[in-house]
Amino acid sequence: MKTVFFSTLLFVSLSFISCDNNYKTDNQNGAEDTSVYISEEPAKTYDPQNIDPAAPVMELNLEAQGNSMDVMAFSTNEIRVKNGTTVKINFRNTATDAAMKHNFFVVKNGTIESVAMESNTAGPDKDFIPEDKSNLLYTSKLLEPGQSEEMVFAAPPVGIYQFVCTYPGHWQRMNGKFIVE
Ligand SMILES: [Cu+2]
Repeated sequence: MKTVFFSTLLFVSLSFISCDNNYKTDNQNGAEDTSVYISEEPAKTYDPQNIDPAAPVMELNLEAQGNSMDVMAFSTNEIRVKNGTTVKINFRNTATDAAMKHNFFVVKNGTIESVAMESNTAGPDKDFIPEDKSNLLYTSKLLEPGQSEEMVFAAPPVGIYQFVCTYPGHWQRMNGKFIVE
């Protein structure tokens, strides 16, 4: 670093001596360029599929229950997992009524309504997964009545999130807190 600074000084001095303005300008640009080499660390992003095989596994059961929209519910309204674990949720849709389809999304806190609206827009062809994924941490497939899915994903960073079923008309009754501690 010192050497660079010195040679820069020398160059500028020489330029002054020769009274060559172009030379001086070129050298100043060169000196400024050295700052470009200080690069920023890339932002660390959460990837639910980035599972550490050595991480402890937290296994739990979750049911979607009820045979009509006024009684449908998740079997819990709060899920707590430990930081650095692999989360394994045995998700079961216990309904028998054909209209009772459910999914399980983990989303940023305070976004269940907007995600549900975007899910409606995405529709069944996209498995109700919104185009804008910025609020999504994990998305399951849509479970028909009687179906189940083993959902395995890396625990998100420590924080408070929400889980929600985004099948049209379900988000208000079917949501809860997802806490990583
Ligand atoms: Cu649902």
